Amino acid sequence: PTALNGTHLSSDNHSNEVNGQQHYVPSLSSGASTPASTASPGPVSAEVYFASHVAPKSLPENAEKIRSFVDRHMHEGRRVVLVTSGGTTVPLETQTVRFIDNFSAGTRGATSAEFFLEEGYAVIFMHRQFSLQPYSRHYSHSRNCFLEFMEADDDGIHVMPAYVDKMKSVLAKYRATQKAGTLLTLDFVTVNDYLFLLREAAQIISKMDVNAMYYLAAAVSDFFIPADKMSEHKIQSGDGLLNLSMDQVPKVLKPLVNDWTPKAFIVSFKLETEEALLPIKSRQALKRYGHQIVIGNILTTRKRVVKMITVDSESEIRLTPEEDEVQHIEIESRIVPELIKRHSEWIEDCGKHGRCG
Ligand code: PAZ
Repeated sequence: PTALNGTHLSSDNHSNEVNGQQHYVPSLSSGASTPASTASPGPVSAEVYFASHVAPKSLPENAEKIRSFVDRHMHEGRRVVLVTSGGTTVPLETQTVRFIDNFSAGTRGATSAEFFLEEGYAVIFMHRQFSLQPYSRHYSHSRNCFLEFMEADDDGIHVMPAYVDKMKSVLAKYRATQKAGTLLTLDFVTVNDYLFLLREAAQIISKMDVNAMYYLAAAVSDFFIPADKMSEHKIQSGDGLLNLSMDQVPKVLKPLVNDWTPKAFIVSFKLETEEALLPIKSRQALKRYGHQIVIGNILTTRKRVVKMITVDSESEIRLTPEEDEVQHIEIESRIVPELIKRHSEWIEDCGKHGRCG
C-alpha cells in the first residue's frame, strides 16, 4: 500500500507553466480505480531500468562490505540470509521535498533477523533508513521508548528492576551478535536505492550457491516516476490539483531468480488487504517468478496469521489469542524455523539432483 502525505492525487495528465518555467507534472495511473488514466504500457525490464537510472553513491562501499561479509561467512561454513525490511519511497522531485511512502515499520524484518541469527545464519539486513532494527527494536519505538525503562538516583542511572531481565537478555544477544560479526546492516530510502542494492548484493551472494536464502519482507513501491520525467524542483501548489502519472517498477524477482542468484532459496512476502485475493496473488507471483515460497499476510492480522504458499502446498501459521495477547509470542519465531527447515531440504535436494528447483 502506498500513502502520499498531504498531497492530493487526481487523474488527468498535464504539464504546468510556473513562473515562466515548464514543469513536468505527472499524472496518476493506477489501473481500474482511475477511469481517466491512460492504458498501462507495463513495467520496463530490469535491464532497461538499470541502464537508465543512476546507482546510489554508497553502492561501491556497500558492495565491498557485502563482499567481505560473504567471504568470511562462506569460509566459516555459515549460511547467509538477506533480509529486506521496511518500505521504499518514491520521490516526486529530484531535489526531494515530497515523496510517496510504502507502509512498513520494519517489525517483520527486524524480528525475523533476530531469529535467523539465533539459528546460526549470518544476516545481511537491508532496511529502510530509520526503520526498526534487530535488538534495538525492543526499545526504540515511541511506545517502548528506553527512557520509560530507566530511573535515576544519587548513584546514577539504572534500568528499573521490573525490566532488567528482558533488557539483559536483549543486550546479551546484541553483544553476542556484535562479537560474532554475523549481522551486516545496510540501508536504503528510495526504490532506486533498493533496486540497485538488491542487484549488487544478489550478484555477490550468488557465490554462496544453495547456502543463501532471501527473505524479502520489504514493502517495495509498485509505481515510480522515472528519472527523466521527474520535476527537478519542488512542485508548486499554486495551480491547485497535482496530477501524477507513474510507471510500473520493474519486477526484479524474475532476474533475481533466473540470473542474479539462481540457486538460492527465495522467500517473498505478499501483503493484501482483501483475504480472497491473497492466495490468488501469491500463486500468481510464484508462477510468474519461479521462486520457492510466498508468505501471504493481511494488513490487519499480519502479526498473528500468515500463509505459506508454494507451487504444490499451502499452510498457515496462526497464533492463538492466548499466544498472541498473553504470552506475547512473535509469529516470526514460528516462521523462521519453518523456513530454515525448508532451506535445509532445498540444500539437500539440490545436492541429490545436482540441480535446484
Ligand atoms: O514491517 P511490518 O511488520 O510493519 O510489515 C511487514 C509487511 C506487511 C510489510 C511484510 O510482512 C510484507 O508483507 N511485505 C511485502 C509487502 C508487499 O506485498 O509489497
